[in-house]
Amino acid sequence: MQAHNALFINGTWRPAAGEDRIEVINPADEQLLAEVPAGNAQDVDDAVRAARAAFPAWAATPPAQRAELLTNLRDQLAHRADEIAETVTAELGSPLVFSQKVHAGLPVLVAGSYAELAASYPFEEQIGNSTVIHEPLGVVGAITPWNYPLHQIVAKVAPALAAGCTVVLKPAEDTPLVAQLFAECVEAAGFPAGVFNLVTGLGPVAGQALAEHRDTDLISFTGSTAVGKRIGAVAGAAVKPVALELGGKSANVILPTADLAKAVNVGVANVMANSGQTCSAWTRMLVHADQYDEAISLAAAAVAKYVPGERVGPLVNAAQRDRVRGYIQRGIADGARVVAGGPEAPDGLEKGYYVRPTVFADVTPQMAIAQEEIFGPVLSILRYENEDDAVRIANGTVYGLAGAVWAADGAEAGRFARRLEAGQVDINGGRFNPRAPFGGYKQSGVGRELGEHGLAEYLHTKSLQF
Ligand code: TXE
Repeated sequence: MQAHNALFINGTWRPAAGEDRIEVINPADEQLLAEVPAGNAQDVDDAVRAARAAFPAWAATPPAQRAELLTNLRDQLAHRADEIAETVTAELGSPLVFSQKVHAGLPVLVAGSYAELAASYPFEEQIGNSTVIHEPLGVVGAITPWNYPLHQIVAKVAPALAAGCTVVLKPAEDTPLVAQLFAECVEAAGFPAGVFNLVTGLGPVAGQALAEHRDTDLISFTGSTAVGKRIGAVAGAAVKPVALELGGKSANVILPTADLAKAVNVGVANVMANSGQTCSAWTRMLVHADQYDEAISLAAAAVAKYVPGERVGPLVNAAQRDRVRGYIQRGIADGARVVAGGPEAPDGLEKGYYVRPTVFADVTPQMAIAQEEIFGPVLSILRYENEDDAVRIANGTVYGLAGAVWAADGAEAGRFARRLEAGQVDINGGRFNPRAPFGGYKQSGVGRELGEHGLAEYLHTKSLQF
C-alpha cells in the first residue's frame, strides 16, 4: 500500500495542521519504509469535533444497521489480509507466516464477532419493574500500541462502533501504516463520515492531546503501565471512564501430573511468538522441584529451534532491543543461569534489532527478570516446592493479566487456575475464543476487551422504573 501523507478525519484524508512527520522504519533491515504525518493537538481537536458531530446520528442508527457495516468491515479486513500481513511484517518485523495467521487473521475474527454482537446484544432489558437501557457512551479516544498493531485497533474500534460510539484513534508511532490501511477498510465499508477518525502522531503530542481532550467520553488505552497510570490520572481528574490494558508477567504453571514435554514446548513457543512482544506472554515458567532439571533441558532444546531472522523476528525498534538486552544482562548480574541465548547480538545478523532468544534457569521470584515486563524473547524458569508455593510465586508480582496451568486432568488445572490473580488463564494450552473477556487484575489494567464484556465498556446504563 501507498502511505498517506494525511490524516483520516470526518470521512476524508486531509493534511495535518503542522509539518512534522514520523519516519517508519523496517526493524528487520533498519531501512526507511515511509513517512506519515505526526498530528498535533489541533488535529486531535478537529478529529474529536468530527466524532462529536457524527455521534447523535450514529448512536441512533439501529443496531442491525451498525452490524451490517461491521460485517462490511470484517469483509474488507479479510479481503485485504495479504496486504495487512505484509504491512505488519514490514513495520513490526514479525515473520510473514505469523503476520498472516495472527496479525491479519485475528482482527477478522474479532470484527466478525462484533458484527454478530452488534445485532444480538441486549441493549434493552427488563429487570422486575425496570427497563434497563444500555446507551453508547459517546466519543471514544483510543490509543493503541505497536505489538499487535491491527488487533489492538480492532479490539477497541469494533466494540465501540457496535455500541454506537464514535472514535478517534491515535495508533503507535512505530506501526502507523497498518492503521492507515484499517482506515481505508473503514472507508470502504461505508461508515458515515466522522464515525471513525485516525490521527497518526507521537505519544507525548497527539496521544497526550487526545488523553487530555475535554470532549471525549472514554479513553481506551493499551500500552505501558507507566503511560497507563498517567492516562488513568487524567481521566480520574475529569471523572471520565477509562479502559486500560497494560503490562503483564504471566505465570505458566506446570503441575507435576502434566505432560512435561508438551507443556514446556508450548510454553517456549508462547514466549517466542512475536519476538516476546506480547502483553499476555507466559514469561515465567513454574516447574516442580523434582522436574526442574528435566524442564530446563527440554526448554533449551525447544528454544534452539527459534532462530533469529527465521522463526523469530527483530524487536520493534532499537530502544526496545536495548531494553531487552539490558534485562538479559541484569538477569546474569542477579545470579540467574543462562541456559540458552544471552545478551550478545545474534550471529550473522548485521542489521536489524534482533536479540538472542534466551532462557534463564535458577531464577528466584524477587529477581527483576521475574518481576518486570521484559517484552522480548526471554523466558525465566522458576522452581516451586508445592501447590501453595506455586500460587504464591504466580501471584507475587504487581501484574495479573494472563497465565497458563497444565495438569493431566483439565479439572485439576482448572481448580488451580481459580487461585490465580489473572484475567485470563489457559488450561492445558487453551484455545482462542474471540468472545472470552480479556484484561487484567492488579496493575495489568482496568476493564475488559473482547466479547460482550468488551462491548459493555462502551455503554452507559440507564434504568427506567415503571
Ligand atoms: O509503550 P507506550 P512503548 C510495554 C512493554 C514495552 C513498554 C514500552 O513492556 O517494553 O511498554 O513500550 C502512546 N500520552 N508495552 O514505549 O509508550 C504511544 O504513542 C498518551 C505493553 O512503546 O506506552 C502508543 O500509541 N499516549 C503493551 C501507546 O501510547 C501516549 C504494548 C503505547 O506506547 C503517551 C506496548 C502519552 N504521554 C508496550 N506516551 C501491552 N499492554 O500490550 C506514549 N503514548
